[in-house]
Amino acid sequence: MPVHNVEVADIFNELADLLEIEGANEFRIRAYRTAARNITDLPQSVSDLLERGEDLSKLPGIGKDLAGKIAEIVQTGKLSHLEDIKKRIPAGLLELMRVTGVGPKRAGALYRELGIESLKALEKAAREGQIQKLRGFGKKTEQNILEELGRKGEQEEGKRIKLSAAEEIARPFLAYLRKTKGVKYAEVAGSYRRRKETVRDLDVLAVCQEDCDVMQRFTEYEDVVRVLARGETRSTVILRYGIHVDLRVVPEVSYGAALHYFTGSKAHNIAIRHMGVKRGLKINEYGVFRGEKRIAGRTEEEVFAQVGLPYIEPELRENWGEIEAAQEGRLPKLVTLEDIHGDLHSHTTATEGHATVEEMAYAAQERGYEYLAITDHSKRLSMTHGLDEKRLGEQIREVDRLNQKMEGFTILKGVEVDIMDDGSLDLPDGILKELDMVVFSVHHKLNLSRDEQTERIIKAMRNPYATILAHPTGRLINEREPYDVDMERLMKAARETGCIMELNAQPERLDLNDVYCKMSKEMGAMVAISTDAHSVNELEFMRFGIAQAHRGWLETSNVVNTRSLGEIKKLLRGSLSIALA
Ligand code: DGT
Ligand code: CA
Ligand code: CA
Ligand code: ZN
Repeated sequence: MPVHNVEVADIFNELADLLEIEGANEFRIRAYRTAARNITDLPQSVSDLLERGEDLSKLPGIGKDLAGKIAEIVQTGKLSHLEDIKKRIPAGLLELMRVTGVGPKRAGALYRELGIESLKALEKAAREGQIQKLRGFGKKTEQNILEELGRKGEQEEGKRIKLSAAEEIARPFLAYLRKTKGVKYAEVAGSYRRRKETVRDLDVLAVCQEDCDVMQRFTEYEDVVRVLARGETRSTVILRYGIHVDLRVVPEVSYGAALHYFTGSKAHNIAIRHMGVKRGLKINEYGVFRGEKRIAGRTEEEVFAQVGLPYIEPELRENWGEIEAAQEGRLPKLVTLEDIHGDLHSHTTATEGHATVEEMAYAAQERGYEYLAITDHSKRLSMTHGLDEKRLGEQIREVDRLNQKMEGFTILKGVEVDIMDDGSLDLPDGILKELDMVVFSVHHKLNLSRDEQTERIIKAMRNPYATILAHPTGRLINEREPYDVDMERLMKAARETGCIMELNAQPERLDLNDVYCKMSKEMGAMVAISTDAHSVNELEFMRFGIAQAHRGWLETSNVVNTRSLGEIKKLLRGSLSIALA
């Protein structure tokens, strides 16, 4: 069985975690994480590349040593170096590390300082107040740990995977099913179709013509490790990534009803069913029925029409007001990928990106964009080789040169500047004012109190050159909780200072989340959907941002990078003109 890129990446990430527990060299840890990320970003599979005899050490961020490790993983399915470290580290530490607020570094410290190597021991130490005494921990961390342990008991089995990872699994599987003889339609419904940031399982629906062997094909797919159930119309399997997949085969006359039902959400379904009841209709996965007679169900539009509604996009189906909006004819006209004129956050080889300014710019132009902002890190992030004034100055001149050369495209001069402890920015105004825009973000001191963090960020917003607040909550899906901040106050301050809130489209960030996107719209704060691309391929992440924007009801008018170059330039100066007024 070929090894998927995600699996190689998982192994490198695990290795990085374990090295971090052991307190290994930061640069070494980072090398593995970067490699994991690069491999995930690759358009081709490393298995294929190796089979074709290509030299993996030529890939970005992969040297000889890593290339050897990848080859080992592809050949054996595992990495001996990782297995060795695993033997040294108590298994309980891995669990410890997954507790939100702990992470590998702190798990290592807990083990070394207090001998903690299980969740039980962690809970005991937290209750006894021993944890807050450790360096790098505080009272708040201790409290968070206790809360988190309390929650863990309740929802053990609900491991959710990121939408991007689910896609990597679902797309080839779906393509395979669609190729089956006799399969007319096949679609993934559920939270996946609603484009939720994480999904628990995949709910696949298919419509078949006579004598179709789709169940056979489904259960014998190469990634299936276990068949939990196999029937005429429904089967369930587990794939080797641990994700469950359900397949339901439905008659064509029921396809729309089934698609609607299994797309959910449950809350949306229940509300729709109630509307049906009021009209004397029964609505279920087989159709819309008056008495025994099926009166609709072939398409989703038919189902909605029976309860007097227009079609509602899957991303909106959370019973967050979409039904009322549909009734009143005020469903949002959602922003689309085609509306996007440019990308306002990207990195290059100057810091942690893998492509040059020029490569990034041409790739953006090829996507049909009018502009791309280059926003490399500032000097505080020394691990990424962040830019100081001098190097930023050089980049500005490089961009000026490229802009003269490029036709019909403009590179916007920017930076992603760190917000310092006191809310000032990591670079002086003198250089910031030479830029078209300034993305600013919190990368350290994530554990300030809610008030302190909010004040700190608002202070940064007041800098007249500050343009876009990047990844406003700092969360990493499944890995790091958002820092504590008063989002309503931030949105209000954004409006007052002319700052823009970013919807960071990296699949592990999606920050703003859906709820905050909706809040920004309601509060009148502008949003930039940005990829934060670290490579040419990552410009592609825009679609994840768009999906999240849909979940947050965003329309073209709410999103700044739907504007043309001329308009965006004015908008980006909004913060400055307010400061000068
Ligand atoms: P997930 O899997 O947790 O990411 O989220 P979903 O929404 O995919 O949930 P799942 O897989 O349990 O069920 C798929 C859809 O089936 C769900 O969105 C709505 C529908 N559904 C499931 N259970 C019920 C139910 O008890 N009542 C109704 N009306 N619909 C349900
Ligand atoms: Ca599901
Ligand atoms: Ca399901
Ligand atoms: Zn960035």
